[in-house]
This record gives sequence, C-alpha cells and structure tokens, in this order.
Amino acid sequence: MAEFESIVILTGAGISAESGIDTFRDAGGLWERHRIEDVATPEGFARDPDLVLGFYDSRREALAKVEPNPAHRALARLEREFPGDLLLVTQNVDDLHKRAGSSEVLHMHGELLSALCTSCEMRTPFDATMSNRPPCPVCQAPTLRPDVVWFGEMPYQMDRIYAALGKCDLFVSIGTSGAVYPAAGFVQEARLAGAATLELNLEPSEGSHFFAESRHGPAGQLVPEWVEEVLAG
Ligand code: BV8
Repeated sequence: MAEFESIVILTGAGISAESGIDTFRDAGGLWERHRIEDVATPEGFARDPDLVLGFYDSRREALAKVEPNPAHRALARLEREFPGDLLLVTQNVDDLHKRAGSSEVLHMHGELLSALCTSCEMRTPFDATMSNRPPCPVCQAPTLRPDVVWFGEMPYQMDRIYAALGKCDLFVSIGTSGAVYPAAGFVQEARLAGAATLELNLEPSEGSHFFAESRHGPAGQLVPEWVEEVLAG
C-alpha cells in the first residue's frame, strides 16, 4: 500500500456480522423477517408504530449481548496510529465501533442508542425501550422515535461526508452490499476525486466493479490485515 494522507472508510452490516448482529440481506437477515416498508420507513411507522418501536427495541436489547470483533478493533487502532486524516462513516446503527475504541464515528443512518422526539425534534441518548412510550427527556411528550434514518429520509452529515470524499486519497468500503444510496455512491465520488478505492467484503457487492481493488473474505480477518499494511506504509 502506498503512503496515504487522507482515508475515508464506509462500513456496513457485514463488519458487525462476526459479532453476531444480523445483516440485512444475507440469508436469515433482518429483511427476510420484516418487510422494509413496514419497519424502516416513515409510512410504516405511521401505519403501525408498535411494530416499528418493537423492531428497534429488540435490536437495541440485542446490542447488550454482543461484543466488537477484530475488525472493529483494527479500525480503532488505525484511528490511534494513522498519522493522516481519517473519517470513519458507518451505515450501522449499532455502537460496536465506539465500544471497540473508535472515538470519531459518523453514523450516517443514526443510532439505536439515540432517540429523536417528534415533538421537539431533540436527539438524546437512549438505551431503554420505546414501546411503552417513555417521555422525551427534554419536552416530556411521549413522542420518541428511533433516531434512525429510514428509507426516504435524509442521511446525517452528508455535506461533511462529501467534503471528505472530495479530498481523500483512499476510500475503503467494508461489509456493505452497495444496495442503498447515497452510501452506495460514495465510491464514485472518491474515484472522481482521484482516490484509490478498496472493497473488503465477504463476497463481491453490487458495487464491486466500481472499486480499483476488491478483497473477499470475513472482515475479522481482512480488516486487521489491511490496517497492518497501511500502518506499515
Ligand atoms: C435517501 C438504518 C432521500 C435503518 C438504513 C425509490 C424510492 C424511494 C427511495 C429510493 C428509491 N430508489 C433509491 C432510493 C433511495 C433509497 C435507496 O437506496 N433504496 C434502495 C433500497 C434502492 N435510499 C434512501 O431512502 C436513503 N435516503 O435517499 O434520501 C433524499 C436524498 C437526497 C435528498 C433528499 C432526500 C436512506 C437510506 C437509509 C435507510 N436506512 N438503515 C436500520 O438500520 O434499521 S438502510 C440499511 O441497509 C443499512 O443502513 C445500509 O445502508 C443498507 C445496506 O445494508 P448493508 O449495511 O450493506 O448490509 P447488507 O445486509 O445489505 O449487506 C451486508 C454485506 O456484508 C453483504 O455484502 C455481505 O456479503 C457482507 N458480509 C456479511 N458477512 C460479512 C460480510 N462482509 C465481511 N465480513 C463478514 N463476516
């Protein structure tokens, strides 16, 4: 690996698979048991809030039973030891990057451990259940929803992400199927900026052909190896 000065990393559900968190599109994944339209859209939430709040309550509770894996820990090591600029963007709503030691994590699709109040629009840390309609810690209204970006909603901090993509010299995509936009388009932004592009995924994703290099295998093995390479510069 040549010396890099500015790296943007995008992670998806595949980086948390070896920690025991279901991905969306693999066999037995989340979307096999729930229709996206029913649990991950504003319309689904309006139609059946109890179904949606229960879906996220169960995923939030599952977090307490899983641990970060070597891939999360390798990215935390990269943050500590890489001398250049590093932006870690995740599509995941789990907290495993943070628990592995990454201090700067951009959750573009929100977080299970955050609540958004539909009355006062404040976002607050949250690690309980929403099905029993707890009061918003700020305005007391019983109108909390998961602070998660649903389909048709605008992901968080897109300006910051595009600015970083425009000036990076390496973009790495880890554990994502490349099925959902705008995240799936980041590789093209990076290429336009002249960056090198690398995909680390269990198998070729829908966007593999956009990457200059693709490595296939479990993130728990590929990511520590790649971090070692980058730090050896
Ligand atoms: C937006 C949070 C509008 C929730 C998620 C038509 C109609 C309406 C909308 C659209 C449309 N066409 C396109 C769109 C836009 C839409 C979209 O892309 N739809 C798709 C389905 C076509 N996107 C949106 O709506 C986004 N918003 O567009 O805003 C807008 C835009 C501009 C201006 C104004 C408004 C919002 C999308 C966000 C949805 N929220 N998550 C939650 O978590 O519950 S999506 C969810 O799925 C993830 O966050 C992620 O983004 C996405 C993909 O999941 P992955 O992480 O990739 O996981 P997946 O299971 O798919 O793949 C796992 C991969 O890991 C696999 O490749 C597998 O091989 C690999 N793997 C498995 N094990 C391992 C491994 N790799 C390594 N090691 C292993 N061990």
